[in-house]
Amino acid sequence: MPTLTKKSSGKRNIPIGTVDFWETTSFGIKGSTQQANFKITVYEPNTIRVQVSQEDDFSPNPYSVVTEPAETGLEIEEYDSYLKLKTGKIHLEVHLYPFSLVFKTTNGQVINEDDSAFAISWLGTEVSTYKKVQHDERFIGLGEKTGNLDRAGKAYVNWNTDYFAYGVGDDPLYMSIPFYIGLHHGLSYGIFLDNTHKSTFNFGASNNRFIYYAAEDGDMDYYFFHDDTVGQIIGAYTHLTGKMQLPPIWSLGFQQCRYSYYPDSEVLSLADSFRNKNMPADVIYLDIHHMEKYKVFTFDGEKFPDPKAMIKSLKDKGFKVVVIMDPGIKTDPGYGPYDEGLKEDLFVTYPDGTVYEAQVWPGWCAFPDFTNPNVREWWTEKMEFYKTAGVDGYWTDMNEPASWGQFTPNLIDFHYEGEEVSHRKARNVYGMQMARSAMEGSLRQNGSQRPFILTRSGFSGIQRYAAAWTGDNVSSEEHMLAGIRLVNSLGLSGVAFSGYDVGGFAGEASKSLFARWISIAAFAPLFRAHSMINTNDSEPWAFGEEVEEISRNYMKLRYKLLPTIYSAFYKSTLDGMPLAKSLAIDYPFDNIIFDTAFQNQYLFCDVFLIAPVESHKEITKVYLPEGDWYYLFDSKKYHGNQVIYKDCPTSYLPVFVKAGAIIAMQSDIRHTGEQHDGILRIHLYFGTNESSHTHYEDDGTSFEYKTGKYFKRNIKWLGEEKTLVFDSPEGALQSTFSEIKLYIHGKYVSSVKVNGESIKTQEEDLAFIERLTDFDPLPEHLHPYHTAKNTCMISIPNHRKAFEITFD
Ligand code: NBV
Repeated sequence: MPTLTKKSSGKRNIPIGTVDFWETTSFGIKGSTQQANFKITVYEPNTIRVQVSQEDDFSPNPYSVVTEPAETGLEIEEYDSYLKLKTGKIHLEVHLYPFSLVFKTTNGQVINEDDSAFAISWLGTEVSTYKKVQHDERFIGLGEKTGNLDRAGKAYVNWNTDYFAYGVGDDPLYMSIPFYIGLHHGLSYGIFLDNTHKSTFNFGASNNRFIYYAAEDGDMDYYFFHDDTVGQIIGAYTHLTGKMQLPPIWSLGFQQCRYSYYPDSEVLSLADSFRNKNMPADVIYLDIHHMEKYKVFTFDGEKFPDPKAMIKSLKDKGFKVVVIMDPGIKTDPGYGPYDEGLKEDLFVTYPDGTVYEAQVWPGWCAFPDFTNPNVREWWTEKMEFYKTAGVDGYWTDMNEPASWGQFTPNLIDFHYEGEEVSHRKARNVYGMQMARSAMEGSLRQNGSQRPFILTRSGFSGIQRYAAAWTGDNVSSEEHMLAGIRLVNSLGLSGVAFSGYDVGGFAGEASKSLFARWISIAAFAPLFRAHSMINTNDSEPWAFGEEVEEISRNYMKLRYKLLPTIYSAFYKSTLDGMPLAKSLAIDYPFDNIIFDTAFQNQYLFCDVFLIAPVESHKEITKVYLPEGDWYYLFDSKKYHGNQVIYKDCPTSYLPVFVKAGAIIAMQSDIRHTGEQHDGILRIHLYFGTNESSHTHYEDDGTSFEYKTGKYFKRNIKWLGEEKTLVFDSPEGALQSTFSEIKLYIHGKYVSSVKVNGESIKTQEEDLAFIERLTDFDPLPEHLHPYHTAKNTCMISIPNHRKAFEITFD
């Protein structure tokens, strides 16, 4: 490659310029201009990487991408002033004089193109890519970002930040995922900027010429995705950066947290309260007060004199215990982790080799350098401390990393897998590497059990290691709705498993706010309540009897739905699709879903349409997209493509079910370790379309499913033929359900045949969810459970063979 001549002094913008050399490589092309070297690599027909650097060698991020380029049958055509790279999905024109890229469909429609004057440019070390804005283009995703679903007209910064009680429009927050999806003219594409420095995404803020993304330093290194649907683009992104691992089933149950429950007697009585009040729950968290002087890998001997016995007793009651781990290690000579860290050079240092210290909970702290594989390994070893006590899951907090003053000096050194870089390059991946270490530690200490890690900070690829929560939210109606959008946006960005603190972390939730929040969160991937020190009690029974009853009902509904939810988690490990799906995934070109009145709506497990609404509203507008929809509580059918008004007293969250949905439910259980009654309730919502559901079961906690110990069955609904086909199951396990009860909603059925033979049907009260609450503000005769009736219910053994059920 020729030597590069000019670098930007930073005074003015310098674009990449004309190409003076190029050649083919195994998976694409590489070449140079006077300003930079470039390389374009096809990873998949729908995924192309663009790398540009002012250095002689590229310096890729070692943390996010887990796949290699694949053989795709790429064709390269050469024209006078440009090259055309053709895959089965994308035709990329590489214009040479000057360098600029135009991504087209295979039939020549422009998907995305550089602003050819600036294309890729430098201002000092800052490198940017400028793109033309297409007519009516929308931008969605970008991970944990506040604001509207459509990000057009706004700009965002990626710089992991501890932000207590952030405002609903504030930026940046704890986690950075520089991946967004663009939508226009019925086309969708994705762009992932794979650079860990502080970066900016400007979707048309303060200008009408372009959108751009920029990194403070390093290479311009991005992946371009294009496919037929938004779902396929998320699939391509998660193929590149990895999918969520199947979590333990207990982490899908209700989780109770507080800063902090102590002493041990309080934790135990909390557990008893859940059981005595008949409110299902699986997890109790130990926040920072479990430690002695906030020192990680310790228990406070006074508050928790016998942690092992306490945890054993919680386990006997069916609870799992998750402990918090903060990265800061107290600089306290004699404290093992500090002494070892010093001795073995495990801490982040200044360039002169002295240990970097900052203040956090324990006082002055040193910070393990999680970008160093040896440090991660050491941390996994330290976690033996928790294993011995019987801890089941880990919560990595403050891992931005946070410290008092909230302004880490940029000169400090990080290992970064041997590259040796400053804080500018390492900060955004620090939290993710801590979560990774926690995950590896959980495996090292308890290899037969699936890890559950909950993290606050992260970067692209974090989904491989941990679930995420949206940090220190506030008890307000607007925060509740903002949290839903954050979770939906994380889902658009590869993080399928996330949630928010139910009730709000900071501040005091009103009764109605808590009731609404917990109802919505029953349909969130992560279902966790949490609140701040020195706030009122915030357990689901702390807001009076009415809220207790509403909470109980939605918590129970969550547990009854676990067969559907667990199957959806399993599916997500394969296709990367979020559990909470913004409507922009399935209906990206329906303008109404972007209306601020409807932008919080989402699909849960593909079948439930959740319309979140403030708690003080008694009636709300709901947008039903195309298709037919049934109201959950009475199975009343509505046509889609319309806005409807719906009553929404606090006990009835507007939830609709998609026509054709197949929903699997089980009996009441108090926690996921408890046996259900053996009957799988399959609810079919009549539709004339075809649909399918894969029912998945395994032991819920181990890795044995990887060697075939699971039960998996596809169930197909053939709407035209009015036939439900149960394929023969796959896997070495028997189902835990010996019987199937089938409920049909939305259609009067006069006869039913199983494998061609008539079978007697029964009429049953729908009772999809128990009577909601005695405090229900609806007049008695309007209660949905009075009007809801099934047209049919049959009960048959859960055969291992395939069978078909046909209706008339
Ligand atoms: O460990 C205390 C809290 C924790 O409860 C919260 O969930 C984290 O987001 N932590 C932050 C530290 C500081 C809170 C003000």
